[in-house]
Amino acid sequence: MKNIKEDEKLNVLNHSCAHLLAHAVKHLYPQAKFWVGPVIESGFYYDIDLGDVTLTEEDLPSIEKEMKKISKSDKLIKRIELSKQEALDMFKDDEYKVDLISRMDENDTVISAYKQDDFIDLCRGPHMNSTKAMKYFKLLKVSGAYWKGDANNKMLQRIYGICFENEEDLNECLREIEEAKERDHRKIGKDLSIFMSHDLVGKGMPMWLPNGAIVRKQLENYIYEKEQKLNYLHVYTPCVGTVDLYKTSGHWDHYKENMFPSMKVDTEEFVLRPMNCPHHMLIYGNELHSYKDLPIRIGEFAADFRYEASGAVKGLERVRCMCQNDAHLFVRPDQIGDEFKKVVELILDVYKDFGLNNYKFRLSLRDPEDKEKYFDDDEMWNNAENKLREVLNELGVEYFEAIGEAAFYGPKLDVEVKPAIGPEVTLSTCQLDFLLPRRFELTYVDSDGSKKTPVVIHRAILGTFDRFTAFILEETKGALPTWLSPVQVNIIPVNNEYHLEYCNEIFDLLKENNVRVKLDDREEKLNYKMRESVISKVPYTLILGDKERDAKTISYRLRGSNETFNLSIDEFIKKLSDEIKNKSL
Ligand code: TSB
Ligand code: ZN
Repeated sequence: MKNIKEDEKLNVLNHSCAHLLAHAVKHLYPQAKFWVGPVIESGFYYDIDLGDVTLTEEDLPSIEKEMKKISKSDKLIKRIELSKQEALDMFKDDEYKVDLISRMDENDTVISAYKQDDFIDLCRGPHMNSTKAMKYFKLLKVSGAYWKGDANNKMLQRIYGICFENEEDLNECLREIEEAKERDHRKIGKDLSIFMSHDLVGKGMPMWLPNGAIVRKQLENYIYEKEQKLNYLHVYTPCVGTVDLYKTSGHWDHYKENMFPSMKVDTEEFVLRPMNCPHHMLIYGNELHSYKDLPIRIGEFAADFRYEASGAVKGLERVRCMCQNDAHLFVRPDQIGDEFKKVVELILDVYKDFGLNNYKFRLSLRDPEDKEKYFDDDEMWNNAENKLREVLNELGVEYFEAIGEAAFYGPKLDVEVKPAIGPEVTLSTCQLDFLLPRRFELTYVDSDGSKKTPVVIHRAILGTFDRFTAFILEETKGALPTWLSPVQVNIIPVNNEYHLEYCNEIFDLLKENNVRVKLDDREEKLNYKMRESVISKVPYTLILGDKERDAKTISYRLRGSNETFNLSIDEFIKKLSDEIKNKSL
């Protein structure tokens, strides 16, 4: 998809289209007051105060119609430069514009407004010369947006749109938008009954439905097995900790704005934890360790709570209650390279198992100039950063470097992916940490008997089960591989009266073989049930009638195909079991 913001021509066109939108809204809703209307990557929006009126998508066509009318009338767009006082006078009835103007310094910026016919708007410009230039546009959606993004302020209405120079580009873009909507995990998640949300539970707190719970359990089992093979030690810890725990870790000072507020119980003050590191530090510290014991890898599927802005929460991708596929690796300084390599190899292995190719490695390094953000130990930083680069080069992994993006406690490697809708997010992460073990005074006894501080590697391979599920639903468009599918086989009798018994036999047999199977014995037409099943995301649809019953065989169709295959029962069970066991794609 084109990045409108970065294309100079489209940027101006879309900005002018935002004014055209405001102009039309002012005609239709004279009480409208306007906050800001910037260009974004995917077009433009305008934040508008409409008083008591709340717009819905149904209102957009009439606004578009009015925009078309103004566009056709070919009104000149004129720039006017103003002194601060003139600007304040001109917009005196609009508290939003007054707010903007009062914060401007006229010695620093030229205050300008753009006028088209009976509409004038404060704006830096530049703009197209006439309203006629905006011919190929579309309003896309409307949503609520707090003034200045602050939940304590009034909720404004944000109308999104996009504008192109010609019809083909517009249509191409609309097609891509439709495709992205179809691929959006929130839609798939609803269609396949993966998760739901409810106001009574809260924003950003999705609930996993039975189908989603199956997917999640499979993911948990999958990564648990991998980690067991790599000698991880899995633990369970509570999802709260005392404020003192987070003061010790430093989160209370550095991460508080991302945390839920604390709660008092008797004499203790608790917080819902945003991360699991402090608990794992205490588990490491529970025993004495020799240099020979390291690395020690403490893993947990751990629930965390983070305050994410209400406008940022999104399906399973960005939640306020999440479950990390977390582990903290306690290593000696000389083991950093090896252990980091194992983590990267695990990431590569997992992405290969899921057939994922659309991702990028980002190596986040410190900005050596920024002495405030990064703790000062040049040698440690340089060694660590070089080690990470070395490993990546050794593995032949492509990556890009992001200077100044490291955490204050050490460099990290993230995997960045692009969701169907919205900006990139981090999936896997692997972070080096020199500080936390010091804060918890963790040690091991070195070969010479002296006490040393271990280095910690924080890593999450699937990130969170929440975000990973969102991503995998989008990548597969809901057609999950058989091993992950909530329902693996759907059995349809050709005729309920004659074939149900045989269908039940096959159903029981598949159940015995640990296949997740459903039997569609509804009194519906065969063709209807077949069509429904084949377009659903169930990998195998069995159709069983006289022929199959008499010969003790099964006939099946694959997801999305109309071709029928016939196999003996044993052959089918073997094929299916192999496919599930091998996690075939
Ligand atoms: C890896 N302490 C480390 C841990 O040991 C940590 O918490 N790192 S993190 O902050 O980067 O989070 C780990 C992963 O959780 C991220 O890589 C991302 O994939 C996922 N994640 C972060 N925030 C959210 C969220 N709001 N919703 C869903 N997943 C999230
Ligand atoms: Zn951690």
